[in-house]
Amino acid sequence: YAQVMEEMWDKGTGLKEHPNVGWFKDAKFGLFIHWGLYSKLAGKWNGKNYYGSGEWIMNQAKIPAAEYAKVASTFNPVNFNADEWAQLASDAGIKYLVITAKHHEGFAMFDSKASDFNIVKATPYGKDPMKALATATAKKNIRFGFYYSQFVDWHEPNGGRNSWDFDESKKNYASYYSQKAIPQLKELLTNYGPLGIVWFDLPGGLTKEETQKLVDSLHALQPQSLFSSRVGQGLGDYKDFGDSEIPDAPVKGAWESIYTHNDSWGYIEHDLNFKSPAAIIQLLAKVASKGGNLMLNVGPDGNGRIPYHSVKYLRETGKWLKKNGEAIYGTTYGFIPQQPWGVTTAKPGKLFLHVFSRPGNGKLLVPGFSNAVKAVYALGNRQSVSWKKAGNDLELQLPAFAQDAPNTVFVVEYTGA
Ligand code: FUL
Repeated sequence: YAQVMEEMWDKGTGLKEHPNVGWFKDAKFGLFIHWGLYSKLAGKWNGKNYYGSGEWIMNQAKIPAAEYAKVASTFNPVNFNADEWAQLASDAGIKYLVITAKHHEGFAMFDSKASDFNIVKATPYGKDPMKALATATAKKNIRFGFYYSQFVDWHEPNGGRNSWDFDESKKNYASYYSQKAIPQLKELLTNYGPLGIVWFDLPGGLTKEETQKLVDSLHALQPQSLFSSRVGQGLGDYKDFGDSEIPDAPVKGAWESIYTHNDSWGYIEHDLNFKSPAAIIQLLAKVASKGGNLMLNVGPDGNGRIPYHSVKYLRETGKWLKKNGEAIYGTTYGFIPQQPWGVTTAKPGKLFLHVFSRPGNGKLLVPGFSNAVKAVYALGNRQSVSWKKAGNDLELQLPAFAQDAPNTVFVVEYTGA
């Protein structure tokens, strides 16, 4: 297996390696936050539920820009508490946090000179929550980043992809970029300290040369900051796959899978389909076993509260990570592919077996394991596990452990590459 897996791994993301991707590759677990005016609408417009809408409600309900803009005058997230959010992220074992500075709706959740359609100018709240969050995350050693919808902007007559309100054929994307997107991106890269990430999304309206120019002019402000591949045209410092997507094979280089905790990115009152802690823990291990990061999204409501189940389940995930983090953070892909019992991750000389379901008789097969074994033990209590080699396979006799444990980790220490 090891060789086949290595060949898959070697293909890489196809992106040019940024010198600062090291922290990102080791981080493994990020928190994504979708928060905007749509959070206040909570999936409803004029008394009607729009299932699966969330941050797309303006588009789904075809709300005219002028009418949508009025939502701002009711947006007053008095329960928002940056320190609480940062504390939650820290308790959950999160290493980086990316929040929507401006989503497709066009509303800036930060103080912006480039557009008055922002949280400081246009809402009764009147403060900049992003400033507070940048400070709070820094205190907890969590890298901070902004999501920014660089092309799609439904508020602007020249922004991308609002055809229910504005005539697409008359749009001047260049003027939208020069008057809003670029100045706002520069504000974000100037006013909030060092950013770990700028998370671009849904590219459009720029040639490859223009995209390169944009990237260069922004990197000039913060060369260490990583830009997501959704900046488009094959550029970007790390790869994002599609929404809720894990690559089939291990992929070398810096990349991320994004999932949301329930079924929507932005808050929807009636979406209670939250992934259990067990599901999150297994998803995290699965993504790590392919060599990537999981960035899990939560959608705070219009008052600035992260949903109860997200808080509770993230904390549970954090408890598991406190004990088992060694098998996640700083690992690379596991060179034994997915097995009926679970997945693997690796560090030099160590293979971590993430056991999602214990084989009935406790006999666990690690097929195609040709290295010389030094020791096998449970990660939790370091208790050694009996093992034998059967040809190229390794066979463990697992101790009894709780059947419903979401992921019990065993370590195989070995010699040889
Ligand atoms: C997509 C966006 O259109 C969704 O609204 C969401 O932000 C997701 C993470 O990326 O491209």
